[in-house]
Amino acid sequence: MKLYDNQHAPNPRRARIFMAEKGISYDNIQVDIVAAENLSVDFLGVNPRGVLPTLVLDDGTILDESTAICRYFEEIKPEPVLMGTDPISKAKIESRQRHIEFDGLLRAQEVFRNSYRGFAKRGLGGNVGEVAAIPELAERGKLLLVQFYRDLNNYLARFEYAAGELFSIADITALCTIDFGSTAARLPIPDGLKDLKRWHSLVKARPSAKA
Ligand SMILES: N[C@@H](CCC(=O)N[C@@H](CS)C(=O)NCC(=O)O)C(=O)O
Repeated sequence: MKLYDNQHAPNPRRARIFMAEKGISYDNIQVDIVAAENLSVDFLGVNPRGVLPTLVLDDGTILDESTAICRYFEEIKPEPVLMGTDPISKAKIESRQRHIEFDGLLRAQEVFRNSYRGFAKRGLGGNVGEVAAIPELAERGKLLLVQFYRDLNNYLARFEYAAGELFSIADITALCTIDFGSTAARLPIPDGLKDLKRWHSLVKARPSAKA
């Protein structure tokens, strides 16, 4: 199978880390988003939405959306469990993962997209045509991202991991959010958020974090 990927982007990294945790191998095809390779005729022939990650299975099935890709691998290779074992743990992990995605990852992406010069006419990702960046959204995103860091820190003062006491897909999404927030959005974990820093060191030390 083939994973259309970009080494710097947070959503493809979510899929890569998940696959590394499961021990799944694949062919990696790098697509340069800044150079708009994801909007080329060739790539749009694979995924008309022009987004990464995109997974192509050996039978030709095409899947996008990082969570859907992870769901597929959780179903075909349940161990190690990353998306819960029973109705309650599955629902709780999904809930936490959605909080992290909407309150954190989308904010970090909003900061980057609306402040990076190369995306002045690509204010939204994917095959949506020319959309102007809005600098005010970057400023608003920064405030919301710091709020997200604080909320996650408060959660992690009570729990070992981002969705309770076990490592899960929620930790993968949170790690990709924070690393992208620190680099692309230039907002590292603020001083004083010691539980968030403790958790970050813990998950960053997993071999999968290098994927
Ligand atoms: N909800 C999607 C988001 C996919 C997405 O936005 N991917 C970004 C990279 S992180 C992308 O492909 N951007 C294309 C662009 O910026 O034109 C997912 O979870 O996979």
